[in-house]
Amino acid sequence: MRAKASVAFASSKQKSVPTSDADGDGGISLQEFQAAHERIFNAMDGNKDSKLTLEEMQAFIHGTR
Ligand SMILES: [Ca+2]
Ligand SMILES: [Ca+2]
Repeated sequence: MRAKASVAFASSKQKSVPTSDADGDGGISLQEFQAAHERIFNAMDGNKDSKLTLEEMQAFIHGTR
């Protein structure tokens, strides 16, 4: 039997980890940290009312929206 060529899992579906290091200096400053959290917050805030409801958080976690 032949060894199968290793199949790399296509990572197209994989979401990139939100990188907080905006200026790429290898560290996370408070500003970058806050900005990252703001991005996540905004991504979760489905109806953009600047409030997260349990439904919105659950929808985000389950990838429905
Ligand atoms: Ca940085
Ligand atoms: Ca909301």
